[in-house]
Amino acid sequence: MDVQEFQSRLESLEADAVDRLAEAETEDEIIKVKNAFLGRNGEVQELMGILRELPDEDKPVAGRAANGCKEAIQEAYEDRLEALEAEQLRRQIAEEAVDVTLPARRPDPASPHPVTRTMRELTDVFVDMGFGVADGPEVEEDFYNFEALNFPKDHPARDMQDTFKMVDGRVLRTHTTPLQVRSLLAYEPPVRLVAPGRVYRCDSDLTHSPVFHQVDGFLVDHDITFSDLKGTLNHFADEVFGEETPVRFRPSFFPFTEPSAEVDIGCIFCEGAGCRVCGDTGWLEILGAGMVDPNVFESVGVDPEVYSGFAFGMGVERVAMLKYGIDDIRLLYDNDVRFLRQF
Ligand code: 2NL
Repeated sequence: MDVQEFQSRLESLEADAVDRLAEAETEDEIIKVKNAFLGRNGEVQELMGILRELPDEDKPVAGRAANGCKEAIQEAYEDRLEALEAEQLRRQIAEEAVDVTLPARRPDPASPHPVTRTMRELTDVFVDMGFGVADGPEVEEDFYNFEALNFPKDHPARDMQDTFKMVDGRVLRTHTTPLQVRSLLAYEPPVRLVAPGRVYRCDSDLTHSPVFHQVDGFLVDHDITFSDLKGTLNHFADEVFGEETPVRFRPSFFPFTEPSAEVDIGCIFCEGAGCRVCGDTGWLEILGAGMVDPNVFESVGVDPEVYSGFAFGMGVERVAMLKYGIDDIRLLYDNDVRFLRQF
């Protein structure tokens, strides 16, 4: 074989390799074709044996031609692999194509529970008037829950029927008023605080849950009068139930206030005309209030001759039920998302 024939053999080998690479459909096939030409026993390798038998003066030309052939096949091999990969990717994208006409998935964001929301709203009205916010234990000493709040030893509220008692004599707090007692012991008046939180009573029916929530508040300073209480609660009613909500005070009794009052707002459903919700009275009871009893001041070491104060307390669930028109308290505790999603 002379150098011309050698070169033309290389050319036809190269053309052959390029054709067969183009026909190969899979990665395995492509690799097999490459090995058939460039592998240890491949066709190009076989020609290299012939190169050695060529005359010495032809060897450089033949060698360059052989290297050119190898590189060309190697390049064709790499191009083919790349083309195959691109093709596979294109096919995969086509298969997994997004149907842009499908409706989007809506985000399902969480939102505060209506009781939490109402409790924050009630608290904020007082915070905006300059009240601080107090927080404390749910398992409470008898002293803070009852004794300091002027509950007589045989008061029915202390009874097992109302109060969850711990074996150690402590109780699950039946109101958040103990925080006001703790605050009066911790701070010298003037003090104005609200205490929002969870409370417990051994009671369960359509309008009572054994676990419920209260916002309790008080203000103590020199010369605080019942007028201050009325002004504060009038503003509160306007903020929570709308401008110029009518408010009325009826005499009542709490062990820790004297005088005491039940506070009603004009019925938000019938605007005073009388309906089923207000029991045809035109009024809705929303909180209890009064002037802090001198006995409470005595039990926390505040001189009732020097200071006076007003206080109030309300049930959060009751306000939430009125605001949102909920007629069964248990809906607030079922955690049914169809109910909760409405808020
Ligand atoms: C109600 C009535 C009330 C208070 C809570 C209070 C706080 C101190 C002293 C005296 Cl430090 N009282 N809080 C006063 C009157 C009524 O709650 O019906 N709550 C749901």
